[in-house]
Amino acid sequence: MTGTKVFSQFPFDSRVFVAGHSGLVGSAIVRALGRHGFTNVVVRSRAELDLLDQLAVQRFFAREHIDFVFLVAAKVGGILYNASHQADFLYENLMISANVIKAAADFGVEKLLYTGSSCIYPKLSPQPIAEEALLSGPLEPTNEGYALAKIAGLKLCEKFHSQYGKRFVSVMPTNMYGPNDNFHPDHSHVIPGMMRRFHEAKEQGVRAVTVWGTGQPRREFLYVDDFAEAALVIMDQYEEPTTINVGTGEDVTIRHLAEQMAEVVGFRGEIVFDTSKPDGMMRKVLDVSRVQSLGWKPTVSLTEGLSRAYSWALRNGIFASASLSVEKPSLA
Ligand code: GFB
Repeated sequence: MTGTKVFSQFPFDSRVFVAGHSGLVGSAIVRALGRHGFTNVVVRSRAELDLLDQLAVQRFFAREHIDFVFLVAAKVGGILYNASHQADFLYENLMISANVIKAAADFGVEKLLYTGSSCIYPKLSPQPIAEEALLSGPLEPTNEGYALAKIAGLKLCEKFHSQYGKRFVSVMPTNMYGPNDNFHPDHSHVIPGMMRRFHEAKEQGVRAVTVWGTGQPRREFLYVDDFAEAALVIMDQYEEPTTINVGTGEDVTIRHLAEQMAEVVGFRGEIVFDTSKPDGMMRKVLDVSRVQSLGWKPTVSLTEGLSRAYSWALRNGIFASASLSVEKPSLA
């Protein structure tokens, strides 16, 4: 994962815009670009550039002469947040995708990489899920809004590729975790949400910790810095209009994750399952043969990744009471 690769189609001095640079995925891509010697990386906070504002996005691209774009800004959240905010997830992700992709097309961006997510595949996709499964069946109801917006963005890239010859590619990552994740107790994904719960239980000497759902769903978890390496390889080498999965190809039950989390955090109490909370998709492990053919594979195991994420959260005071209700910006 370290060291400078040779990127033949992605020069180190290119002007690279990372849309969503401060979130879980965006910050990992900025770290990877730095590791590999890219010297001209452009980032903008939401206050500096509101991606929901089409005119502002057009003006930015007109002015900044961007060569490559990682479009990883999105409104994201875990299963409960998605299920209860479907209009916001649909609208904001549609607008972010449409504004940035259209402006990239209008102002001569050489190549754009767009991120989908494994949860936009059909609920009952054959496992492991191949890229061809997209749109082959009904979506998972808890995140239909988010999924429709991301599918639209992914298809917009594909259509700009076929109609105008634009080098706009999309990737389909599995569930990711790591530094700069959203650790909000209710809006977060399972790993940061569970990590907070186990940490607070340990600190407060609580006897039992509640885990949502039955514990039976299976999830594939990719450490975000591994994803970032894949994103740079795909930006350099992948030119197909159809999307490409990025994951570990291995999944664990939520129960197993909870047991590993207790180990990493040092919680010795009981784990109880709140079956009033939704399980969501029972499984969504990805077929990762296409990305492996590019020579990429993950390097961080789940145990190692959980340990790194927990150390990062402790170093950055994430669990301090003041941050309890602080919601990280919803852009990824
Ligand atoms: O990570 P998560 O919220 O999202 O939930 P999805 C994964 C599984 O973990 C579900 C269970 O079965 C949850 O019920 N779970 C157990 C928990 N404890 C917790 C907890 O404390 N917090 C959370 N959040 N879950 C998401 C989509 O689906 O996948 C997003 O909703 C996104 O749009 C993401 O695409 C990658 O994996 O079910």
